[in-house]
Amino acid sequence: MTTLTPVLTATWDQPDSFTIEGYQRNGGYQALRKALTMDPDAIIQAVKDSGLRGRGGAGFPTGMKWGFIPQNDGKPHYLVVNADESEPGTCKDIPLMMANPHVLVEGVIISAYAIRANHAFIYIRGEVLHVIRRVQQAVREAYEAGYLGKNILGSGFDLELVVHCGAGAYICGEETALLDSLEGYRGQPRLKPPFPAVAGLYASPTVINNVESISSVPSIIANGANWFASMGTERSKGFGIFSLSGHVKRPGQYEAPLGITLRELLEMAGGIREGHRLKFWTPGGSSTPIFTEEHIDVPLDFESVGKAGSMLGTRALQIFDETTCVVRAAMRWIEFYAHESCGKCTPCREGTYWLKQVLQRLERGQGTEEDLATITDIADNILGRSFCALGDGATSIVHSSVKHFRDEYIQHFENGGCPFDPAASTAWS
Ligand code: L3W
Ligand code: SF4
Repeated sequence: MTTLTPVLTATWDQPDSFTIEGYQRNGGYQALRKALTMDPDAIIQAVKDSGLRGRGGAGFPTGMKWGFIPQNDGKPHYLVVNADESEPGTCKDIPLMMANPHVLVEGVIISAYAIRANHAFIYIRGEVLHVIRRVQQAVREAYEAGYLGKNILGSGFDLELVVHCGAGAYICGEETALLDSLEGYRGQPRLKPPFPAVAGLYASPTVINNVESISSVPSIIANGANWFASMGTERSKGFGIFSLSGHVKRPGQYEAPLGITLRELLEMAGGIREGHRLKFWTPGGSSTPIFTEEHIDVPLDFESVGKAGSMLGTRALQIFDETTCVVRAAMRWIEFYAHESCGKCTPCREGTYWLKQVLQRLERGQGTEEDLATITDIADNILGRSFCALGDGATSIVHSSVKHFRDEYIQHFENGGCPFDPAASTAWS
């Protein structure tokens, strides 16, 4: 039985965990002191050796990304933290920033020192004003303590850290749209390559990492790469925060080694609500193909989830029991994607609009057999033809729900509408 490995979440139940005093009492900023005595390249090597992979969805090796930043190029380097958490079901970065903002600030300082950046930004989604205030407070405290600004702890290293509020667009979580937004433009994805590591913010080399990735760095420096690499699986090292939501008795954040299974997480979370059974779930948020009960023992690491036909994504486990209509769930998610599509490319802009129309028609009981073929056809024409991952992500629920629950779609047009009572799925017994 795999057990929890609280590191980032270890102090969440302490009433002052978010203050600099609380953080320092628990050993906070010791990793920074150690890092400032190290050569920046040794820090990059430690992060490479730890096996840390990006925690924002794609799982790209963090140390390798840092290693792409050119040396002695005469250009400014930037570090940008992607704190635009908006993927449906994903609720890990926001609680982390609320309960432990200083682990992020300490991670930013160490990471910026490693990549030789003197300016860093934390880009937070605009709707979460309480989180923005919490992180701003932590940044102020860090400046006052001499951890930010000029000549940090007498090391000769300077860093300015700015907290930037987005305006609440899901697409700004896509790294290049985030950069456009940060530069003051409308947030729309840029063509890649060049990747941000070569030409990012203001066309300079830029590292963009998720909140949880950067927050994992202090513990790697403090405890060593081997400590981190000793957890998880062979190619998915370390721990991560799994967010459980939906029809589960104790929803919340569970920090555990990668490779834990849904069965084990459900045991910790008290199981599915009383008297009900698991119907389907997402392993990594709404952009990842859904799983069913047959996948309950799939190890939640990048490789195993991929092999089983989905993606680990952001480890947002949304749990649905047998009262949930899968067509309705697909419709609700597609409504989200159609609303959040930035409109830059035709397959996603038009495709998500038409998927929404057809799914709403099926759910209303006005659908036909042809609609089932139509949604698959539209999704086929979005997948692989869109400019960024948003379009591809939108097709996941369509393809996977038709694959696992074709009969339920057929019921919708044969029986004149949705056979489920929406109240049963939202009411708790
Ligand atoms: C330099 C190369 N850098 C890749 C960098 C690249 C980026 C990272 C990963 O999508 C996924 C998406 C969502 N030289 C490089 C290089 N890089 N090759 O590596 O890149 P990529 O393109 O694989 O992925 P991405 O565009 O970052 C992220 C999925 O996550 N997702 C969504 C999550 C949403 C949130 C949120 O709301 N906060 O995280 C959930 O599954 O669908 O597939 O940095 O520059 N040769
Ligand atoms: Fe915009 Fe969608 Fe195209 Fe991405 S796939 S660029 S979100 S229209």
